[in-house]
Amino acid sequence: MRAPSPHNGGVTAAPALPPEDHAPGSAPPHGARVRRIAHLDMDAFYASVELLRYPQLKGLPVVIGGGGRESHEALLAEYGGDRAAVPVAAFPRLGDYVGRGVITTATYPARQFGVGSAMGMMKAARLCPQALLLPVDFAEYRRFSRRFKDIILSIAPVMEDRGVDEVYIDFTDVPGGQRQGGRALARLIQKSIHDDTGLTCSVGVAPNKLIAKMASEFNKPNGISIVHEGDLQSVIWPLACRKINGVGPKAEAKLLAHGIETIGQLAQRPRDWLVQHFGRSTGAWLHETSWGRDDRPVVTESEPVSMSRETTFDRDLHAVRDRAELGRIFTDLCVRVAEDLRRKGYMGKTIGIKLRFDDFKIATRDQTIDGYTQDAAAIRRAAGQCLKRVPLDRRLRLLGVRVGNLLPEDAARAAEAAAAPGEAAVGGIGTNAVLF
Ligand code: DCP
Ligand code: MG
Repeated sequence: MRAPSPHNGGVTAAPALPPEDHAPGSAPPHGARVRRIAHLDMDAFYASVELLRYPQLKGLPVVIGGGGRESHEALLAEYGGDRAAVPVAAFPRLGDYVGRGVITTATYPARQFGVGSAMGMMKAARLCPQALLLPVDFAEYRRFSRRFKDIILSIAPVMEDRGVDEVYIDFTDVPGGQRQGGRALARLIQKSIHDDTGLTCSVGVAPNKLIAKMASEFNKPNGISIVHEGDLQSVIWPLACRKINGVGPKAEAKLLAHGIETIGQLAQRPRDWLVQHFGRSTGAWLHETSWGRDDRPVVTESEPVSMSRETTFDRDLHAVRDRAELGRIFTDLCVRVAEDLRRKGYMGKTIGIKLRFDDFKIATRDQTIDGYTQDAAAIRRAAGQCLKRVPLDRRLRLLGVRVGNLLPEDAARAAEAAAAPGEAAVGGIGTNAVLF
């Protein structure tokens, strides 16, 4: 569960705009300018980008994932690199796939069979063996990600990048951003993205980020949902707490154990009760959230310099006695940082670790490797070497892994190619035995 971040995104009164077309009862009074925040999320993003260059697969169940890059290249070569010329029957089917890996996403026709993001390939193959399988091509998704975000920026300049396929947009002061609660502007953005790229997206417009994020899912795909402050009880309260961005499976289980299933039920618990059971920060956040309150601003970000993941253990762990458990946690942190890098399209060169001991002292170590990486195993190797440089005679409370010296993926690959033509992009640091 995530605690709220500090906020200061107040809205000042503004000159009256022409009358709006609001749903009765739920909309603000005519002429009042109110805070309107949009969340935009692309529909079946990786799959939709693939269908642009494989139009023959439109309307079919298709999943993106697995490691079939090389055989896919071979298939393309058979058709002279003309992707649109590859007959449907020539694509590999999920049912024939053998191996590990997870699905990144599936087209909506495949989702009808219960197949979806993060599902293991073998399970997906049982559910929908006839689905066609394409390998991931991050560079292509990054290109389209940049393109749709540039279109949004040309229309509405206050945009917060939330990853490869989603953004928040502050509609409050943008022309059309107040009309029909934001529907007019949302439609314009949807149409502009579609005209330029052929891709569809879904948009939720609401008084804040919290509700906008939920609303963008209401009418997927290619939908728009408008939520006003007065809709809290009828639209938000019936939803499961899990729909709150920041309530994960663990928090959901804890809430359920207290008999709290919906956001409305959460709102009925006194703030003090929530603080008592979930801690000061999280309890207060749950309370505010259940009442639809969130004034985090839309932040126009600069490039990140590092990405990190850390975890505080349930109990202090010892480097020798709890070696196996620590090893698992360590690997998991590396996998998660690698996923963050991949999703956000960055590679890094400096790998670091952070430890907090049972006496609360902190130790950090880092190491710069030969090449840029976003690979979990390479991060794990370098982080393991950093760990060897720390005396581990005290118990540990916290472990963190950080990748710094970041470059956007394309720039990092270009830098690698320039430095060592013909060599692999990922820096080698050997495969020495590591602690844990
Ligand atoms: N993704 C991934 N692994 C996941 C979830 C998502 O690799 N566990 C990738 C593939 C998705 C992209 O991120 O295409 C965007 O994630 P979304 O959750 O927005 O999923 P989609 O855009 O595919 O579908 P939807 O139409 O539900 O937004
Ligand atoms: Mg999406």
